[in-house]
Amino acid sequence: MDGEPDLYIGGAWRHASDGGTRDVINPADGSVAGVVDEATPDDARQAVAAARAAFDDGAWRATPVAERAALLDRVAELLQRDKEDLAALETRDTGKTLAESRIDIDDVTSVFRYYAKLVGVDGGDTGRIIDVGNPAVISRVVREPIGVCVLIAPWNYPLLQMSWKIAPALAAGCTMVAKPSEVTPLSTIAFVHLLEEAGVPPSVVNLVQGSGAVLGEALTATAEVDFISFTGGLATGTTISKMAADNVTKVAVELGGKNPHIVFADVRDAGDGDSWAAAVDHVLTGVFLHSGQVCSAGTRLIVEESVADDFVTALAARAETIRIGDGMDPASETGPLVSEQHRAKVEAYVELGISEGAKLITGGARPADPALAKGSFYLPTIFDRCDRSMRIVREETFGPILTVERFTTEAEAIALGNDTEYGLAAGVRTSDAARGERVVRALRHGTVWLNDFGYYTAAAEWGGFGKSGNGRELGPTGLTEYQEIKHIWHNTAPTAAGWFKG
Ligand code: TXE
Repeated sequence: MDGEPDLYIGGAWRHASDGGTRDVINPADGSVAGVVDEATPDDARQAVAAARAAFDDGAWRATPVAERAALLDRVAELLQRDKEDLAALETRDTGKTLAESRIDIDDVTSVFRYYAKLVGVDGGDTGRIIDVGNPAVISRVVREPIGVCVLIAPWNYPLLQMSWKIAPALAAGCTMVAKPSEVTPLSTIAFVHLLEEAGVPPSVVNLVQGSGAVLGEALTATAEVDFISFTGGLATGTTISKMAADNVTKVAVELGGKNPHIVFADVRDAGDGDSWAAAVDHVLTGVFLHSGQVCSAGTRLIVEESVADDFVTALAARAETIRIGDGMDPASETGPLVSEQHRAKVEAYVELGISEGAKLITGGARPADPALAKGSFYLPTIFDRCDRSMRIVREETFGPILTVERFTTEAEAIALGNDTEYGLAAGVRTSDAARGERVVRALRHGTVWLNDFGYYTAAAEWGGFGKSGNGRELGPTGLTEYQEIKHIWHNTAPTAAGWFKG
């Protein structure tokens, strides 16, 4: 960054082969947050070749799991040592508040600690012995590293999303090429320096950054790669899956969501003000945290008709008090959208919502504060009287936009909650535990929160149903994605098969 080489290929830091660079913009004020090297397709091919050679060499995958676990723990320590610097980079790059960036770095740390522990206990090998009816035969199923992985991350949680991929890939014994979003590469570059310091062997982790459209083919349409893990938009995920198909490369994708948050009237009827206040608070946080740029944001409020007017009124009052500003300012509760281009997309969705007949309750504009004029800020926006015929209810806007739909029966609430092509996450608020259990089991989403929203843990799987993707990250499955399964049949007392008699 800023003159230092940013591509890490074959264990060496280097500039782009054609000298190309990209200005990375701070969305809070439009200033240049850093100038980074922009890889060419040839650089990307070299990164893949380096990862291939390192995997085929066999040394890394033969490293004892205890050593790999110790290395992951060392990475966790270094992350904590550099937490403030990494958090500041993340905020300058994405616009999110410093408080949120600090939480991100803690979460990244916990992911490395989790996988260190998981492989440290049993090597992450859930192998088993099978009785095939012949005592001379040892039949066993083992897990081995899948090979060369391409890891492509988005811009909303740059380091966090990348860590969900790098940590299990290292734990499994894979080699890899990481490509952060060209919009937000800064924290990943700093992080790969930490991996080097922690002792990750040369060529095990390679780093290229640049436009996905330019580098995509070199990274994904090649038989040199065994597994692609991608988090990003639906259109890109589909493109990558098609490119990988020619080589039958395994692909896992997380493609966002259009997540329902269902509120039953009993949160108020229960008579305890706490349930009502918590429901309002969590719906607010669920959609407006990080200005809605969260794949699991609860962007569809589905609320019981009898309390809907009061709920929307309470919500709008809270939304109007959200303090928007530069993420570096401790007073800010949420920052800008990631870029001018992204704000333009969000603004187009607001126009669309109005033209589709949704009722604008609050927001729908840029903030008036002149101090924010240079950043890509946008006000928290609520649309009432929405229905599934509207594109703002069906499509991921990835901005601070909440749509409100109403229901009268439990069955209707479930049907609405499942009426989406996505299926990443959902929330349910009710004071009736039996109803809560019925509804969470009926919802077709990868994560469902009951009387909470947005929380996750490194130990539990994350991923989506439907077009939210396939495969899972985090948890034990987040490791097995990076492993191949091998059945070994060992006959300790071989005899002739005797099938052919001649
Ligand atoms: O993402 P892209 P974009 C959604 C959100 C957003 C929309 C588009 O709705 O508005 O996607 O955002 C790389 N081959 N999400 O266009 O393009 C790219 O360089 C290989 C949801 O910014 O999907 C970046 O590293 N890679 C999401 C990564 O893909 C390619 C988070 C994601 O960028 C590529 C972000 C190609 N052909 C956006 N084209 C979530 N699931 O949370 C692009 N890339």
